[in-house]
Amino acid sequence: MAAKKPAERPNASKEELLKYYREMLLIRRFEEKAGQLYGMGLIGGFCHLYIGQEAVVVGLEAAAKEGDKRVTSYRDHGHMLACGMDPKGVMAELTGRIGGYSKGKGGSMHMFSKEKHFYGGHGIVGAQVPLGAGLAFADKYLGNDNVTFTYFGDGAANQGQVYEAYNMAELWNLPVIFVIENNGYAMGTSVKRSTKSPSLWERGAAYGIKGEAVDGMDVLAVKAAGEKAVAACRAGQGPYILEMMTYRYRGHSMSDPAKYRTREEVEKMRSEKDAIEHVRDLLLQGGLASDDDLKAIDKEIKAQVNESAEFSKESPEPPVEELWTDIYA
Ligand SMILES: Cc1ncc(C[n+]2csc(CCOP(=O)(O)OP(=O)(O)O)c2C)c(N)n1
Ligand SMILES: [Mg+2]
Repeated sequence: MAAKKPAERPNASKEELLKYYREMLLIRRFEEKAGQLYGMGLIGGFCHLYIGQEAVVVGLEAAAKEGDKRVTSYRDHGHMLACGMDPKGVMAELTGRIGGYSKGKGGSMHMFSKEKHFYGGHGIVGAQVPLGAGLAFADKYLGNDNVTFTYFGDGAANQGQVYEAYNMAELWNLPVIFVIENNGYAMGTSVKRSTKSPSLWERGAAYGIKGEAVDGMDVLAVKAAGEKAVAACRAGQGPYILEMMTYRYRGHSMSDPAKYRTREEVEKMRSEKDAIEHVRDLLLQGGLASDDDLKAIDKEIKAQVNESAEFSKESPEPPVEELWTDIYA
């Protein structure tokens, strides 16, 4: 393994660090299991894994409160787990079973939870961005202090509808946080090949929207930036852009051989920047947890994920009558 960056002094409590460790590990183990089930033919259709990007959703959820909303793209399993949706319901949706969040009719990219204020799960690149502005509009109209986290990728950041949403969001001072998950690639196209200006968050300036770039591999940095953005939104200071500099370790989707980048590039990120290893180092080097403590957490998470996989195999397929439910016309 290449040299890791030295562990900084933790500016978070032991409880907090353990919480982030646990939450990020749940996403990683869940995604690894989803990858396995896909390989076994138990998951059909598309499946985009979030491995590598865990610190983004875990850090931002740490800055959220009850009532806040979230909406994202197809790379959505991490967002669901981070906002507290049940791993069993998510996994069963992946395998197309009745116990899934969309009764097995939505699959990986189309899950929702009213209880957890999770508004999807969207397959069309960039389409969730105006929806996020609309969700924030509803909260402003109702006069509450909720904010909406609207996640999208670096590729989506080149979509026209993003800028129409920016304009309206700033015009109406909407409590929306636009989170650009810049993982460096849109399918096989690197940001360097698709985008002339290196910094995506700065485009907000043209609309009067504040923003910043954040180390998206550092959960504490993400949380701190999230708290700042949330405070601005709750105070009625309109939208905010957070560009999370992150990385996905796996291919774009399960069918991507990832020939557009080198093995060395991926390995370098894994060994030098991994978000879970970072928190692990903070805990161990700060004397806040022992190796055994962390192993016990890993064991617990694996059991939880295995339970979700068992549930996703045992839950029946939706009956034919379900063809006629949950449709508008
Ligand atoms: C409107 C539209 N165009 C093209 C696609 C095909 N497509 C799916 S994902 C993707 C790349 C998006 O990359 P990015 O926004 O960086 O998100 P990431 O996959 O890296 O999370 C493309 C082009 C699509 N789903 N929708
Ligand atoms: Mg991307």
